[in-house]
Amino acid sequence: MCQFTASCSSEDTVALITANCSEICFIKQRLNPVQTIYLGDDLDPITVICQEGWTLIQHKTDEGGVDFDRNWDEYKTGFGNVKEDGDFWLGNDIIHQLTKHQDYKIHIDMISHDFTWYFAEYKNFSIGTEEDNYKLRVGKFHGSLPDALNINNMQYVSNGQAFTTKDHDNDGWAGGNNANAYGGGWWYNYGTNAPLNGWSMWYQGKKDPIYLKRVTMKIRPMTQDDQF
Ligand SMILES: [Ca+2]
Repeated sequence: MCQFTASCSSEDTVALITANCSEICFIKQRLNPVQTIYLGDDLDPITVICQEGWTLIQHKTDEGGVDFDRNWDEYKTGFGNVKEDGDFWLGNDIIHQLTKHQDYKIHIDMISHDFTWYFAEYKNFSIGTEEDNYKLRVGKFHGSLPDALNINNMQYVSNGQAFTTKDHDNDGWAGGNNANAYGGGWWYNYGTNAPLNGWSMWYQGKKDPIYLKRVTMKIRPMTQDDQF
């Protein structure tokens, strides 16, 4: 393996189990971001998009032509075009499998309609099993915008919430389903401050929300440097 290095060794090509993009050498990823990972002997190989060691779990753009207003089973198994610059959701079962054995970091890149780039990062990202309704956990935040998954309004906190789709209402709003209100599937509470699979916005507390043209969500195992 050549984790976090720029060179490929011969060993890299014979690795039997590649559990995420950080284990595929970076030159290979640059030549072809579309890679195959193997999460276990009894699981099918998975096609993923790799970016410098990060595994993309979501890519959503204005012009991608992929409908994110999907049901539970589609969010469970994933949908869209898993190819370079394709719009997709990797799938909740896969995201759970990826994040269940190791501590992961999530990085979200966002480009607004006026072409400004923003980012948000959380340590200790994981989602639960389907029985647990893919409950979201995120740790310490770092970013160029306020932390929309944790702060602003307790009723809008996504951290610790179950996943909701239009046919599985697990949100914190007794009067309706936020998957119908905001679109897409998400860790909806009474509302949300970041409907990234729906309206594509990131709220900033008392300031106006940022309206997003492109969103990319990617994850990688935490390193020793991330522990601090
Ligand atoms: Ca509800």
